[in-house]
Amino acid sequence: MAKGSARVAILMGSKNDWEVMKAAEQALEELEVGSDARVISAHRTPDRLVRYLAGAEENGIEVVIAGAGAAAHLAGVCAAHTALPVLGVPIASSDLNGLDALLSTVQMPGGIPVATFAIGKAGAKNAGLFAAAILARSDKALRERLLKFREAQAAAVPERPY
Ligand code: RP5
Repeated sequence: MAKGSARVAILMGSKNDWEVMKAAEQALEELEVGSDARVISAHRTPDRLVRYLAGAEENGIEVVIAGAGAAAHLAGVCAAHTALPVLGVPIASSDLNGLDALLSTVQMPGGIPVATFAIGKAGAKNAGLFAAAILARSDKALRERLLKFREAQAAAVPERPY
């Protein structure tokens, strides 16, 4: 599902992860950043993973967001197959409620980094915003949109609680 010209890949280990990962797509859409969402499992579809990442840079992808649950190795395996920045989103899809995925994603041994975000929708949203912040370093118009988004967010917070 490529949207516009995709600069960010949104990968997830299962179709069931989309409910969470679409928050990354929405954040990017709000900032007019094209994304490409794919179900790619490190263990169920390893060939698809290798093929996708081999062509990612050539296809215009600049940042990879990888969301997975349980023994979540998707982000780490993605990072092993690309030099692009990989942002990992742990998903609460097992009996351990995401703690398993959080530890699996965050505890990368030194050498192959994965930037790890919060468990669930907040993490997916922030991964989208962080991807935009990376792209904004060399895209002035996007930087302006990101600053406007922050301003609107601040303006929507009432100063008084009543
Ligand atoms: C992981 O296992 C996926 O990222 C998903 O969160 C979890 C369960 O997958 P399903 O059995 O729901 O497809 O690979």
